[in-house]
Amino acid sequence: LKQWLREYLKLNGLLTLSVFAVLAGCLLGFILRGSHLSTQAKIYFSFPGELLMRVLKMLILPLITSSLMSGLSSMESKACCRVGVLTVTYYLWTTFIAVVVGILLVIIIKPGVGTEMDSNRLGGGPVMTSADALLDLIRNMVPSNLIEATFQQYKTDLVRILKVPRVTVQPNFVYIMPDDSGPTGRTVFLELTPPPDIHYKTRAGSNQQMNVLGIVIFSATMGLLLGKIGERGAPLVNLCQCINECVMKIINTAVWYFPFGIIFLVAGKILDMQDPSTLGKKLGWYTITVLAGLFVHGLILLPFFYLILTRKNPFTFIRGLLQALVIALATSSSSATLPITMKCLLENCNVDRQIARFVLPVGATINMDGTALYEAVAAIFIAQVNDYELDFSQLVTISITATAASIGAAGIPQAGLVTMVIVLTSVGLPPDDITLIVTIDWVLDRFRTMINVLGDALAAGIIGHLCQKDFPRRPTGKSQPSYGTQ
Ligand code: DAS
Repeated sequence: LKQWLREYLKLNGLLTLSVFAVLAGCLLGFILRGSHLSTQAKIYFSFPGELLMRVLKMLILPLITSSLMSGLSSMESKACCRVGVLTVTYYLWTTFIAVVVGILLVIIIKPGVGTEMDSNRLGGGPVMTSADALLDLIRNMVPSNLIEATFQQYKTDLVRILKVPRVTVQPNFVYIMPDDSGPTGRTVFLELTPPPDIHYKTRAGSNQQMNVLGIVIFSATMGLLLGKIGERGAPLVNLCQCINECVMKIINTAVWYFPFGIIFLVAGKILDMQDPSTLGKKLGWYTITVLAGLFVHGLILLPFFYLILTRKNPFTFIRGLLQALVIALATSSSSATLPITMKCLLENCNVDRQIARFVLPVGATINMDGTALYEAVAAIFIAQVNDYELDFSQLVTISITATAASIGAAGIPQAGLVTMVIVLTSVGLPPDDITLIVTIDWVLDRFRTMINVLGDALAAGIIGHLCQKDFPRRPTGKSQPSYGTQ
C-alpha cells in the first residue's frame, strides 16, 4: 500500500491536490457567504486567487511567442503547411459542429418558451451593432502595441470605476463627459459611442483576444520566416527555444502554488455570486441545455473524432489532461490554462513538442467549441424568451456568427458573454437581454472553458497522429507514462 501510495502521489499528487482545492474552495465560499464579509475583507481573501491568475497570465505571451517561433522555425515548410491547414480546418469544423449541437438541443428542449422573464434591459444609449462588433474583432487583430491593449483595459476600468457612460482614452490625455451637458471644467473625457458597460467589455475582451490573436499571427509569421533564413536566424531560434524551456520550468515550479491559489480563487467567486435561489427554474432548463450540449460535444463527439482519426482510446488521452481541465474549471480562462495544457500534452499525453507548440497556442486563441455552443444556445434562448420566432436563415446566421464570435472571444473569464453581442444583433435581438443570463454565466463559463481546453488538446493529439510521419517520435520531457499512446 505504501508503494502504491508513493507511486500514485508521484503521478497524480498535484491533480489530487487541485481537485480537493476546488472542493475546499466551494465549501469555504459557501460557509463564508453567510458571514457577510466586508468588500475590503473579500479583496484580501481573494488575493491568493488573484495571484494565481496573474502568474498564469504572466506566462501566456512568452509561452505563445517562444512556442510558435521555435516550433515553426524548425518545421520544414511542407510539413508546416500541412499542419497549419489541418489545424485550422479541424478547428473550424469542430466549432461549427458544436454550434449545430447547441442549436438542435435548444430547439428540442425549448428552455425559454413560456417563461415570462422580465428582461430588464440596460437601457439608454445606442447599442453596438454586429457590424461594429465584427469590425472591432478585425481591427484588434493588428495590435498597434501592447500598450494599446493596456489602454483598452484601462478604458473599461474607468467606465466601471467612475460609473460614467462615456470614456475616451487618448495617448496623452483622458477625457470624461459625465453627461450630455458638454465638457465640464475638470479633466473631461470626449464621448465615444456610449454603449452601456457590457458593450465596453465586448471591446475590451475582443481587444485583448484579438491582440493575442495578432501576436499569434505575428509569432507564427516570424517562426516561418526564421525557418527560411536558415543559419542567420539560428541565434533567435535558439533564444526562443531557451525562453520556451525556461517558461516550462517556471510552470513546473509554479504549479505547486496552484492548489493553494485555487481554494481562494473559487471561494472568492462564490462569495461574490448572486444567491442561487434567485435563479429559480426560469434559468434551470437553460442551464441544463447548455451543460447537456457541452457534455455531448465534449465527452461524446470530440472523443469520437479522436477515436476515429487516431484509433486510440480517447479517455486515456483525456486522463492525462485532467490537471489542465481542473485549472480551466477553477480559473474559467483557457488562455490562463494554456501553460498547464502545454505541460499535460508534453509530459502526460506524449504529443510531439513541435505539434503542441503550434496547435495549442492557435487553438487557445481561435478554437472555442464550448463558447460557440453556448452563444448559439443563449441567443436562441433569448429569442424564445422574447417570443421571437427565428426562421431557418436566422438559425444559419446564428451558427455563422456564433462561430465567428467564439473566434473573437478572449480566453478570459466571461468573454463568451460579451462577444454574444454579435450573435444577438445579427438576428435583431436586443443585446441588452444578455442581462437575462448573466447571473448563471459564471458557472457555465467554467464548463465551457473546460470544453474549450479539451477541444484544443484533443486537436493536438489528432493532428500529431495524422502528421506523425513528419515528426519522428522523440523522448518526452519527463519520464511520465504517456497516456495518449496506449
Ligand atoms: N472563459 C472563456 C475561456 O477562457 C470562455 C468563454 O467565456 O466563453 O475560454
